[in-house]
Amino acid sequence: MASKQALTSWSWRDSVDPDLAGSTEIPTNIHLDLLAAKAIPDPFVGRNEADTQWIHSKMWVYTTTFEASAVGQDERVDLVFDGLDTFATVKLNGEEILKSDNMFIAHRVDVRKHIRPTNELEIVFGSAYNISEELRAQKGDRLCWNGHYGRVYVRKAQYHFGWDWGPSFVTCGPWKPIRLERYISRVEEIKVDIDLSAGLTEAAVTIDATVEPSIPSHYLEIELAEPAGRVIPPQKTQGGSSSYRIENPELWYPHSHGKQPLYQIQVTVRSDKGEILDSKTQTVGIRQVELIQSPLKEGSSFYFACNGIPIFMGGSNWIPGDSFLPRMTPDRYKRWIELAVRGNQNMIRIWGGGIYEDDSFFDECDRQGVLVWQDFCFACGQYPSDEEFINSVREEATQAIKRLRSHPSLAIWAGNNEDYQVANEGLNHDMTMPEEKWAESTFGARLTYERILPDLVKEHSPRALYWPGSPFGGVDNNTDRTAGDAHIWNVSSGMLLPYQRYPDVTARFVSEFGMLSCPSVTTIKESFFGDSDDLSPQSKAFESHIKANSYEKRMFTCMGENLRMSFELEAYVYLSQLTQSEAMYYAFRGWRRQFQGRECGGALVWQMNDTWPAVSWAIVDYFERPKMAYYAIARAMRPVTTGVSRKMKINPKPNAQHEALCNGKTSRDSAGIVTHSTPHIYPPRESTYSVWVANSTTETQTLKLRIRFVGIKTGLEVRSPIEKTVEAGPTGTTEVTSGETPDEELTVVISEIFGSEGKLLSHDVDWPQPLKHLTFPDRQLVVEVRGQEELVISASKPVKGLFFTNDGVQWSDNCVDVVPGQELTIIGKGLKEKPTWWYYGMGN
Ligand code: BMA
Repeated sequence: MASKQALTSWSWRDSVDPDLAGSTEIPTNIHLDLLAAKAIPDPFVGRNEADTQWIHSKMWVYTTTFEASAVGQDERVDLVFDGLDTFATVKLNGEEILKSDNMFIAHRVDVRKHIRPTNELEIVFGSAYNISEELRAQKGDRLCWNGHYGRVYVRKAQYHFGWDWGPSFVTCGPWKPIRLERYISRVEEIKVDIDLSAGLTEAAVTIDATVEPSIPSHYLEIELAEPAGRVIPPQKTQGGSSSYRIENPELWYPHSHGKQPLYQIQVTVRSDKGEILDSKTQTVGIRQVELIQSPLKEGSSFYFACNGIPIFMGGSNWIPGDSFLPRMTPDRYKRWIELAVRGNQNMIRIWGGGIYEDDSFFDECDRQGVLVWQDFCFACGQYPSDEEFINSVREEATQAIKRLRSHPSLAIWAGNNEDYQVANEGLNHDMTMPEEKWAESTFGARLTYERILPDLVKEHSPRALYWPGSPFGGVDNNTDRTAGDAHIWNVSSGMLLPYQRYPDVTARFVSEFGMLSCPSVTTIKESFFGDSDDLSPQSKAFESHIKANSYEKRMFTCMGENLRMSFELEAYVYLSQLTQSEAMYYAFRGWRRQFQGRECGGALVWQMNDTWPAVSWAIVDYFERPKMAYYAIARAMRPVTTGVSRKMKINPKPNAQHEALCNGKTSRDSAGIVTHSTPHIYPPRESTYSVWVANSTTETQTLKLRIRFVGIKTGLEVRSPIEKTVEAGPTGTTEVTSGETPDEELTVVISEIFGSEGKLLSHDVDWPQPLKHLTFPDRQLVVEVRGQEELVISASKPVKGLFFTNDGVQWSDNCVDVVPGQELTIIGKGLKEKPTWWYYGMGN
């Protein structure tokens, strides 16, 4: 049987300073090792990040020794490196056996000739920061948004060079396992093709396996088993290939639409005497994922259908889980995917400035039913296209495709993040340029995204979906909202449109949009201030954890346009999170509503997570503490929900550019639209509301719906409720009714839907905007604790954004609006103490 000896215990040292040294377990990197040796303070605390920048300019040496018996006659001995970050020279017993310059590439080196009874393995890591700067000096500046400019020359996770939500730690080290493999013959590759019939009733499965070396007297066994374990007899077996026909296969679905059955494959290679030489297992799911781009009145759709069901994708963008990747464990990945599932997210986009995610990320998505959009690892830059660079990219992409292709969760590959935007906005690239000219143009990488990568996907994973970039599509990749996917950054930056306008600036698929906010108060107190005694959100220590440029101009604008400001820490955190949560709710609710006509096929919030404790667009902070927006999105994405929204005549103040943008025009050709600015105090109060039901299930839902109009000041109903029975059609939205909102006093409009037993399934509350014009005295909020974990909540007057702040509690819901005449129940799993909370306007 093949043996795999993990080489885990290593020593490390600075290449020139012998005192800077220690021992470690790999996978690791130099920052983690220096931290463990107490040679540096925690770079995540206070302003320590700035004091640890010297690390990236040095060369670091990692060594280990291992024993090995003599090499047998037919035996192979390989050293396998799953990943070296990044410029590595590897010597075995003093002889160079490998040079590597791409952290995404794994290496297998035949070391039969080098092996001795006792062996010394040494890896010298060059300074990726210095090398990137040298390459820049040699080859010239290239356009890049975010990070040190030399990064585009280096095949290393781009966020290591700093981003607008994360620090620059250009680290190095053996970031993935290294092992010695000894074998006579090993299973090298398993390739599975699943051809699911159009009616989804039959799957033809072909499993191809290769062994290395291939010896004629050895034989290969391929086994396919049903999810429950029963082995499926093959129809045909020949050499390294077996084919199967499965009638009525158990289909894999995203969690929003069904189960996640996984078929199991085992491939074994045996010697002529029948002894097992090597064995490999893999799981696969049987499903069909389609990207539907059919003509619409304007442009074309862009949505996913899974097993024939059109599904609105609601989810998030994933950046790497940590500045220091070796710290990511299968358990952390599991918890993150659980968070996504509990948050009703059915798709996660792995952003191109990070990595081709870990196997355990995809394993969890397979098990828990989350679809994945994986970018190739390019982001916000003008990447080289010379031969050496391209060869490295080819190898990296081939390995990534082969490693990830069997995961049913992997829905689509995309060429890059925003490189078309860089090319179109920054390099004036003309998209109509003929292909022969691309290589010589400023956008040579276009060949990578439109030829090389799609060809590799076709070769190694022919049924996979590929999209050239994110965003991409339409006449202009940046501004065309009628085709392809779009990144909508005109609310929290750019033009700073009021967030109430999110539904108006729609696109066929919104793969990025977001709003800045603070992490939890605990995260801030633990990580932001360090030894500083200035605990203000405007202190230097606090601002060191904000990487977004001009963040005040964006965050304060959005907060101040809508909420009464406070710079007292707890209030400031609450207000920033409420701004984000309100904004995200407008977006998710509004765009999901547009799935009826397939005008919008999905919304992925920027961003799910953080790489360190930060003020950022994340909806869950580095320490896995969900922000308010996380819950708002979860509500907007419930399988069956109701929505109510009002359109005020002028709401909030318009301006020429805003209105033009919302109407899909430039401000110059916007004549005819009301474009003058009107002060908030003048807008007429009367407005119209409309109510709808969103139903993502495949069945029509018969629901009782009630609309109520409640005075914010009095808590009394100002008009009789409207009651209706609604037949909400499947996989879309049903418009229910609309009308004038009362103008006697400021009211909330409440839409509630009830299931067959009269149980409240979902409710939505629409508030007059902006919220800063409202006051909330005397709400008479009652939070009753039943047993240990159940909270029963009621109020005599409408309450906005009730947020329970106890730490370490898993809330079934949070950041809720409470209205008279309702009793809300929230379960706080792990709640041990008295609940603590905030709501908007508390105390005034
Ligand atoms: C998008 C992303 C990231 C960036 C984010 C926030 O452009 O692709 O590059 O962090 O916006 O600015």
